[in-house]
Amino acid sequence: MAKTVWTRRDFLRALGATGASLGLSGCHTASQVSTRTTRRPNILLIMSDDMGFSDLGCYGSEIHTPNLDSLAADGLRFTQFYNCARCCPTRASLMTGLYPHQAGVGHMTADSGFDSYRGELNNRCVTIAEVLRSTGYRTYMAGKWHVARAIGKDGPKYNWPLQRGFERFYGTITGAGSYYDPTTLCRDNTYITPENDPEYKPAQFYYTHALSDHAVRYIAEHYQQSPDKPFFMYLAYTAAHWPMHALERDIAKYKGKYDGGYEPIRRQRFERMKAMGLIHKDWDLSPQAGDWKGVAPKDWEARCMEVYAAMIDAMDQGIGRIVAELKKQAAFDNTLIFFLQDNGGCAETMGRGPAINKKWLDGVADNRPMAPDELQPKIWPPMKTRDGRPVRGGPTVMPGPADTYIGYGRNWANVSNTPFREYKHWVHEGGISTPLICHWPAGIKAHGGLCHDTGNLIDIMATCVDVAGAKYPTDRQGQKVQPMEGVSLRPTFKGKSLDERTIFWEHEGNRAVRQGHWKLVSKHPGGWELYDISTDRTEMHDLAAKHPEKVQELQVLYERWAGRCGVQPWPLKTPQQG
Ligand SMILES: [Ca+2]
Repeated sequence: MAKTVWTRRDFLRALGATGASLGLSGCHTASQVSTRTTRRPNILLIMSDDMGFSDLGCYGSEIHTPNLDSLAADGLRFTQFYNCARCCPTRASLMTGLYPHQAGVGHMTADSGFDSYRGELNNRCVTIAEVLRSTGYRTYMAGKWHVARAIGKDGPKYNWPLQRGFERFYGTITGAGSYYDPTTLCRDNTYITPENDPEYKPAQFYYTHALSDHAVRYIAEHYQQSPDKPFFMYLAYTAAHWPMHALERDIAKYKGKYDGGYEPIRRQRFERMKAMGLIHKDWDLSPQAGDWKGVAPKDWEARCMEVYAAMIDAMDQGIGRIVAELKKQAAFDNTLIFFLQDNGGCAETMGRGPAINKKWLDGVADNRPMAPDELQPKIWPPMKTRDGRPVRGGPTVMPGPADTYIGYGRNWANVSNTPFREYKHWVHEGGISTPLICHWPAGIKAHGGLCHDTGNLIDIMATCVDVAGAKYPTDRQGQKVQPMEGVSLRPTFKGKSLDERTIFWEHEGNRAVRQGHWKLVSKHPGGWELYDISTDRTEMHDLAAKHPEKVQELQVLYERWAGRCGVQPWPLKTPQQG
């Protein structure tokens, strides 16, 4: 950490802060601690769910995201930043700065019998919140957790946010659900419902807005309670994961926008991304998914994308309110804001089958309204709304309201992932590429600049440790903690490049290695493909047969990494099965 330089202004500010409860120990004086902490930035880490590389305006989209675009215009955008292709592994990696398997979340939240697949964060990792809290940050979280195996109302909560470093939490413990009645909705350590929560009474409950409202609240309360301390906030939206749920007023903005189908929107994004310098002008556009001419009913399919756009729009509106609160607290300039996405656009078929409704409607035992205290037991249908209506899907039901449950499908996901191949789950570029917007007026020189260095979720922990001047611990609760895998992104904030390194992926047997401009990738159960990312990031020209020595070299690195991190062959067998 840089040596603290005292100014008269710092000194006076320090004097003003000594009345706060600083919890001092050791040899620091109150004014020393205060001065140090006032210079450290707040860190606001925002992540969205199931969105593609081209879904933000500042990454080529037609979707209206003026607040994120504004952060990008005054900050730095990465063009080659990567996630882990799926909700749980991404969240485990993001929170711990480790590869997901090292953190115990090699797959999802089931215990598969291997230490690297216990389905929850283990004791050999620490979260960013734990690290920053130990160095004087206040810590808040709103949103989706999804790295705990134990989710029972009265069960163990050792891996819930409050037990993993956060002082306040409002959100959901599991991974998906209705935006009007999210299952596992939770305040701190207690499950609640939208109807029985005395602390939050909006005119209409909508989860995305509820998360934004809580982020604003936590910032406001932070400056009432701890104005002398920096904060770390993790805001994990579920937008735009299925179901396609949005408020009618937001959907109306996109009415008719997608009536021309997939191809023109995808082409428009592709051209815009090239013009913005996000992708190289010589890369091919990956194959088109779906033929709009054959789609029926078209109005239903277009409505799916209208709602999807509205979900992202609603998230951006909330980010605007959060930025306004930071400005109101005079905290905007010294807050490092990250925005990224947990995996690529989602091709899953949730709620899209024509014959699902009989099964879903027959699965609802009664149509009685739910009592205010009754927790929503279901993540997906068969389920009912709080007022007792069965939730429906399929192409006869227009998505958006609370009694619908529909995904936007593979062909729109292909648009989201423009210009890349594949989707959430896979480790081709469409599954793992994410925007990363970094905004920090006091610490980032670039205004609207692009960083083409390769980065990965593991780097967020390293960056937080760096900018906070924190010490990464060697043990947690008596267990030795694994060292960080990532590197600080801070040099890029000053226009410098990161040193070259090798990054690895494994999810459900899909594997990849990225080293320099080379990427070795495999779609389970297929063989290795090799791409030169500098000339072909859309992965259209497999060079494996042309460069077998490079395949061999990268495969050796992959196998060494997989062994080190506890990656098991897919499909998983329990240890007893051998
Ligand atoms: Ca996700």
